[in-house]
Amino acid sequence: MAEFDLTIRGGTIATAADVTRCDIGIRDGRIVALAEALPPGMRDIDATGRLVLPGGVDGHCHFAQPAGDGSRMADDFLTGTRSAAFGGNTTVIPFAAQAKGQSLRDAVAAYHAEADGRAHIDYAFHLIIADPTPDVLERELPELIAEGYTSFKIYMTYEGMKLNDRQILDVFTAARAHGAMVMVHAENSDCIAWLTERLEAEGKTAPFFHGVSRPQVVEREATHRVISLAELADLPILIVHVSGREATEQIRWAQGKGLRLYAETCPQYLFLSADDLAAPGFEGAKCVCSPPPRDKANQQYIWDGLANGAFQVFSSDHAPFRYEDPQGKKLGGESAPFRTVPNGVPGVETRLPLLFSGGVGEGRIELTRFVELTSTNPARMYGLYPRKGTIAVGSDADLAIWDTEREVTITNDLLHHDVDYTPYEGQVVRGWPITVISRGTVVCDDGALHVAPGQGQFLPCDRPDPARPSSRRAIPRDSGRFKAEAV
Ligand code: DUC
Ligand code: ZN
Ligand code: ZN
Repeated sequence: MAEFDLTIRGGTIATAADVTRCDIGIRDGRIVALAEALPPGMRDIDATGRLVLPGGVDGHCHFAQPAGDGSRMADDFLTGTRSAAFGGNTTVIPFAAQAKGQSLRDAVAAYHAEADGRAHIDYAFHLIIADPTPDVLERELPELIAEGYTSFKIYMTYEGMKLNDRQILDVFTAARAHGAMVMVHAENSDCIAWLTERLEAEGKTAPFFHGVSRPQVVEREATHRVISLAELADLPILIVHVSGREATEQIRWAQGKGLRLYAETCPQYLFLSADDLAAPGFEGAKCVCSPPPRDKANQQYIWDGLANGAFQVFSSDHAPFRYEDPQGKKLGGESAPFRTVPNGVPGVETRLPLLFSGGVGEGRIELTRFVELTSTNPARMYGLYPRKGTIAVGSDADLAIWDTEREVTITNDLLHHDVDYTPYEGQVVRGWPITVISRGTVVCDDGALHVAPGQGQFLPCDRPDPARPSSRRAIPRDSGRFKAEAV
């Protein structure tokens, strides 16, 4: 009887810390041995000449998320996790979204019903809090956090989801009390509405003007404001999908002050630009997302932030709407005003190859940094580390074996999502994940899917260490004076 169910031999292994040559022994879905040479397992995979990475953890993607505006996401747990797996991921964290007036518990139950038995890889849930009533904050949220839903997203824009500053402070206070990580979508809603009305009055309604309705100042103001609210509440927060220089400068400023402030960026801010929103006809709608893609100089600024530590997490923000679909990008009809176009771009399958090729391949980031941004840090931020996000004895055997020389021209035909386009059509990348293993089971290998829906399991999350407050808070003491002090 072999000691291991599976041995991966001969590969070069990279974690967030090291790049080494070693074999991996796997038993009962977990890594049980790492050594220069291991005995054969029941099954062996020869990874000679390949790179073996921890499976990607996509900490921000949207599957089957109801919006209430008639739109419909093209990917559910079945197709979304399939696409994620082919893109080198072994964990995804989509969102159980609360509608206004809905109990959070009901939103979670409905999302479990959506996911049960359909996922190809493991998944956890973030919550979206759209209605922070006293019952939600004082009862439902603490209960859900204790059950493993330890991160949630709040919005500063979007009707039906946005919170005002007072509500944000209340949510932050609850998160602090119970040890959860808060992700923030930072854009100023009133500024967007004001600009949108003015643009529409001038007849400027093409997809290109979506970007004009959300200039960087809109993101910068909200970023600065929410950093200030987090400072007041003494809560580490994570600002998601940062698009360009101005918001990043606010993040650097906060980090320089010593605040525990984390930030995420996404492929669309490295590989798309306002030029893509200006594509002929209605085609720019394919790249409508919020915040919008900026220009080339901002792309460079985002690359710099990935290299020098301003960003801790690189996610897809996969938000899958079909282009030729009256419930997708054409929700408002052919050539409809940009305000009717559902926000988001697909990218769960292309996230890792794009960053690997443009980042590691082009010498912009180290391989260890790539692993940190795409797997280790998201696992840490959301309470899944070290079960996920690394290659270590005791961790789940979640691995992606990469052919670093494989040159791929990205086309939608190649991808496994259920969207009818990719915004990265024609982009050439070098390096592709060819074999993906989840808890010791080969999920996909050289283009073939080897597991049935249901292989993926729900992951309750721990309270994330990075969400721990600094205890350097500005609070009223004595006669209501505010001062920074330890509590
Ligand atoms: N913006 C979001 O906030 N979420 C989904 C996609 C998008 O563009
Ligand atoms: Zn968002
Ligand atoms: Zn999102």
